[in-house]
Amino acid sequence: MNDTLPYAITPEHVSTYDRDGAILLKGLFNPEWIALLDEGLSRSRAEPTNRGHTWDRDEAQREMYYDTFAWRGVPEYRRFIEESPCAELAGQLMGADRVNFFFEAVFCRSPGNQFRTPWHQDEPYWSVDGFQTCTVWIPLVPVAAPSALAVVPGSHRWEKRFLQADFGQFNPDGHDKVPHSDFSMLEDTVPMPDIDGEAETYRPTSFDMVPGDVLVFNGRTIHGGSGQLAGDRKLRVFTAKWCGDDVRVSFKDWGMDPDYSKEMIAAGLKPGDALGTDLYPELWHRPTA
Ligand SMILES: O=C(O)CCC(=O)C(=O)O
Repeated sequence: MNDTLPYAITPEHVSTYDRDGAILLKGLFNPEWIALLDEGLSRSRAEPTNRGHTWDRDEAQREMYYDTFAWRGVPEYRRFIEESPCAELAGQLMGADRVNFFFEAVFCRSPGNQFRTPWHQDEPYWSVDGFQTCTVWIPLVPVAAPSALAVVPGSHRWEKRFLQADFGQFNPDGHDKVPHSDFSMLEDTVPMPDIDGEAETYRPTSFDMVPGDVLVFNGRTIHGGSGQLAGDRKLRVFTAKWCGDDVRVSFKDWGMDPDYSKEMIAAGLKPGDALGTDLYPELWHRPTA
């Protein structure tokens, strides 16, 4: 039996998400769901997938670790994805009629890690195209606003192709089998604006968050900047990525990260197809009136 949302997603929530390309929702997941994800993350870290790798490690061995697409082998993740109200949350905010799960990714920083995620959009890296893509960013520990993920409100509608980072360049161990994105091969890209230098213009926004709170953002919303942890603070974040009605498979010439093209082709999905199959299950649809 699927769990229900603890409170209704209102038209005001939907219009805030639509206007800003992001929204903070407090107390969305109960402590049981957070404990389950935390257990899953511990299991997953002990048995990483072949995509698991370190994004950053400093001289004091403080690191940021990443893994993705582990959900089918981690029962706690699978239960959260299939039974928590996360799919409904994504569907309601995106205004979608149906929602497919795309993938999960975890971002774990050890105490004091200073690595800041570069400003970027997600959809250009993904093996899909569409406006209705989103991430639900779920911290499993308390995080203060300067260390939490920040979003640039309204950037999901800028309709520009930005030069973005190759996340593979940060990998200190070289361990990561995923090919990386080279946005420089696109002719019509423009440099990513100086979000930090012109903060008054771009208004990067982050929040104090406690376990249970979520930040939901559109796959085209520029985000980044989390990290810079105090010496005694770690950060463990589970993210769930969802796709709505207009999303179609699309293999990008400039590379994908994570690159799911092989898995998609093996599952019979080709460019132009809607998501589906056991890899990307439809987990919510709008109830008929
Ligand atoms: O938590 C972070 O530092 C990065 C998160 C992110 O970029 C994402 O979920 O797309």
